[in-house]
Amino acid sequence: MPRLRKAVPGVDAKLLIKDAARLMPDPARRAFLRGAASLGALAFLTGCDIVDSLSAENALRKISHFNDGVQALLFNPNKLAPTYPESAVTKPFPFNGYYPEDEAPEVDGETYRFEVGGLVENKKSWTLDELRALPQERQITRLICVEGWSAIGDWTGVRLSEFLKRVGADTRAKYVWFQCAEGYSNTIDMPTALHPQTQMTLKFANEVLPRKYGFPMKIRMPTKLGFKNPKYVIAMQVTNKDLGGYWEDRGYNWFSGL
Ligand SMILES: Nc1nc2c(c(=O)[nH]1)N[C@H]1C(S)=C(S)[C@@H](COP(=O)(O)O)O[C@H]1N2
Ligand SMILES: [Mo]
Repeated sequence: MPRLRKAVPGVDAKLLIKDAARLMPDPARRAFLRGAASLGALAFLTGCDIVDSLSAENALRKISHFNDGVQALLFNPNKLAPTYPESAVTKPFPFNGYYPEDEAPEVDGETYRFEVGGLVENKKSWTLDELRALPQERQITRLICVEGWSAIGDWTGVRLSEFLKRVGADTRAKYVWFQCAEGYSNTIDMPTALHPQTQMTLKFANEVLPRKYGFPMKIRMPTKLGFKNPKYVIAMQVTNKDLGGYWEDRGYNWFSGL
């Protein structure tokens, strides 16, 4: 997606940046003003291409919904996203998809096979029980959707970096691509795939991951916006080719880091 380089009709860039900074919580505001305070950076943060006053408004609206300084991560990819106590979990945790909840895919856990391909030594496919037998970790983190809501969730599963090690993935490759049961897909960069909080999630609130949140497996990454967190994941490829994704192909900001 082309980033903004020149003046935008109807948008006073300086004012817009000032407004955006005012809406940001610290430490993100300080980091933003210190370094990348530009329309390009604002577009990058919000996933909005700023092409007119309407999209500028939209970018401001999104910034105003960013909470807790998680987006400061953008300025330091090695940083951990904030974690929360169990009491902070949002109830009910929202469902989101490009279709209503009752149309969410119903994957059969018995016949489920997670297909692993691309630049890996071991291209075997994994049953749900095999994934459950791997070391599990729990994280209570915030999911932020570009549509302007965020919620704190409680996810348990396998660290993706641990899984990549087990399947002998070439971690010098650029990307990891995920395919979902209903046709959704996603590409993430390798540093995000290897981030310690990027998880192959099998449980929500200590229960088997419900259908609405992506049964049998979703990829959870608190350092990326919600749409970069694929649910109903059935296949993965380690690749040097950017294979895109559902929203990425429709113009969303590719990186969408927080
Ligand atoms: N397979 C699949 N994964 C998906 C989506 C989807 O429509 N299909 N929507 C994405 C978006 S935009 C968001 S905000 C989160 C929502 O996750 P939740 O339903 O657990 O809140 O899932 C992401 N992953
Ligand atoms: Mo989203």
